[in-house]
Amino acid sequence: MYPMEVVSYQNQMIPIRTNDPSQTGQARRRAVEIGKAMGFNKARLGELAIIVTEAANNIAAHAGAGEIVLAPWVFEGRAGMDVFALDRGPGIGDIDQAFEDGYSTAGTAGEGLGAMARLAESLQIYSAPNGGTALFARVLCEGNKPANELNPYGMGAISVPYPGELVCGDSWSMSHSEARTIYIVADGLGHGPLAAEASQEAIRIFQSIPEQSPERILMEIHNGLTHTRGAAIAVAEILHAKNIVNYVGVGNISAAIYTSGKTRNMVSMDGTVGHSVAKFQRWSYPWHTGKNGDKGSLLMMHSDGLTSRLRLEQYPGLASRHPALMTAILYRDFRRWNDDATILVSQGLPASGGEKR
Ligand SMILES: [Mn+2]
Repeated sequence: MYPMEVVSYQNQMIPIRTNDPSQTGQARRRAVEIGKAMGFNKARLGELAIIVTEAANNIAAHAGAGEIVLAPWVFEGRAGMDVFALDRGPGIGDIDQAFEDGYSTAGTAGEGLGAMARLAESLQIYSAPNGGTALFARVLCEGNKPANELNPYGMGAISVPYPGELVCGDSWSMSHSEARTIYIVADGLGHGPLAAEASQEAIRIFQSIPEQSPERILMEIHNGLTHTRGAAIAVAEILHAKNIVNYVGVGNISAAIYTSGKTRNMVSMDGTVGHSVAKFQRWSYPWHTGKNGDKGSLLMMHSDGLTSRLRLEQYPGLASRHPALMTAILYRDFRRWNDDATILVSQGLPASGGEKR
């Protein structure tokens, strides 16, 4: 079991607008700052800076407004940063063409989408006419791997604070072994530092006992959060050989399994972990492990900073793309803006990568 250390780096959301060029610089500086703290070397930091700058410039030039989200992660000894550029502008008409032309506004030859794709381990774009554009670029700390050695971090997660807050009251984590992968999403009551304290304590307890059952983990967290505000928490465990997901949820975390075009919501109980929980009820759901290019089932979990109406089905072709791209689009389109917002989408691990379109 390798606990996820992603909570040690805060996700960053930087709004981008055409009329404020300083925001692109801000996005680039934040990315470099976080990358430096994570151990990116100088060359890698330079490449990260190019990707973030290009992505931000593309938003400003083609959509007028949007946002850059920086989501650093550490998984099984690897580290990376997922860069998302999200807008609701007119969309890109011909994506293949855009890659060839060097869809760029930096004015420098060779620094368009094609160059970004070469620098990133994965780079994917989803664009719909009048539905906006979402770009996902994954930059690995140690540099790109050969195509036959794909990065196994086959998921995406975004966790950003309530606008104006410096810390996020939501937290998430995961742990992975050959037999199973287990995920937790925690939403500390309210927002701000006291919410963050509750959710981060939940993650700390999870990371100390990731091999336990979901019920046991939630019970331990319940006992450990009594001195905090409390939290809504859900734990989902994918058992790979058995093809099932065991799920225990308390409070307003939404979770669903998407298989072959259909979304199945999982059931959470009422209550507040740390304060009042009637019962830790476990529910089991079928899971389909993907193979040979078939993505199989997808797990989606999110806090109530996103509306529970979110549906993958409304985006043609999106379910076959990288889970991080799905995460980004659902975050962009279903965020409520009145709370911390956290969403993760995973295809169960290990997973694909290296796709560049
Ligand atoms: Mn919330």
